[in-house]
Amino acid sequence: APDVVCVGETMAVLGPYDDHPLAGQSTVRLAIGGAESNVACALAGLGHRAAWLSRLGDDPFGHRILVELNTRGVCVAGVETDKERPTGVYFKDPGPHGTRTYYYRSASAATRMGPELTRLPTLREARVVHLSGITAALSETCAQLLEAIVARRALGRPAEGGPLVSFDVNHRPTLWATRPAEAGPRLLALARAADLVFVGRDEAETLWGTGTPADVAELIGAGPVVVVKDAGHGATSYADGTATHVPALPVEVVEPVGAGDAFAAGYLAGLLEGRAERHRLRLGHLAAAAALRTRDDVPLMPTRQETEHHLTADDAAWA
Ligand code: KDG
Repeated sequence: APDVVCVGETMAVLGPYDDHPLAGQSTVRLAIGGAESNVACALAGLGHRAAWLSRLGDDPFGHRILVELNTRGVCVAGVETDKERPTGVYFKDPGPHGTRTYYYRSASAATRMGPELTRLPTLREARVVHLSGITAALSETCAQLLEAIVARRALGRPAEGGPLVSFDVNHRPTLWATRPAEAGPRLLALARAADLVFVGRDEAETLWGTGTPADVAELIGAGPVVVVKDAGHGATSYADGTATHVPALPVEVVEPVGAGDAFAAGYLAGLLEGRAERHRLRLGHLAAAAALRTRDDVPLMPTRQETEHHLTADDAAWA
């Protein structure tokens, strides 16, 4: 059985080869991207068994996604194909103020995911189920699926042998554009019900008006472990009343898309390996650095030799 099951939508990504705006391009690159499958790929790259659960259209984009995830070592056995609805697509448009994304996903196959997915044995058998707030915005049935998982409907809690539920807030304002006031309360309720939460400090400020990372952890409450990412500064986790801060690595940023997902995967890899909190955070930063250095949403991960080297160097610095 996989250690981690990631549930969410993956799309075909079309974007320029360089950093010039899309409107002036005559050729574009085809790739795949989806927050939760990005996490699954990074986990597989870090040596863990990861599966991705979703729905795809019966089209070339869906085919590409299945083949690519499979090649990267992610189990896709539970993925359903929809004969009527297409695979979602998004475009990346680089510009002087960063890369903007344009979604074409409103009636995609993945929007038809619903709470019936909780019946799949693979979810019950996983050590971790990883979700993100993107799914909450896709459709009412997708929101119900997240609610069913965090409420552990048909799944036990970790103490009863059920999976740990990991939730990345992943606020995507364009997906909430028709009902912006709903995003804050819905994403907060999901975060509070999870066991482990990843959230950006900026994102929390936009959603909930919080300030410092400690304010964010306090708002979410003592239920889950809360990992607050503060961009270039670092990440702080709050677990059982203890705060652990690990500064970010200095990186030459090519494009930030996918860095949050890689961070979550690094942290989860450390958790699966039973490592100390600061090593989990360090692994998060190492994986995120790999994503920051490439235009791909799904970067190649550092080898175990590299990660061990960094963790040992850190220990020496801490001693
Ligand atoms: O975190 C990166 C993702 O946002 C990207 O790969 C696409 O899943 C995606 C989304 O919905 O924005």
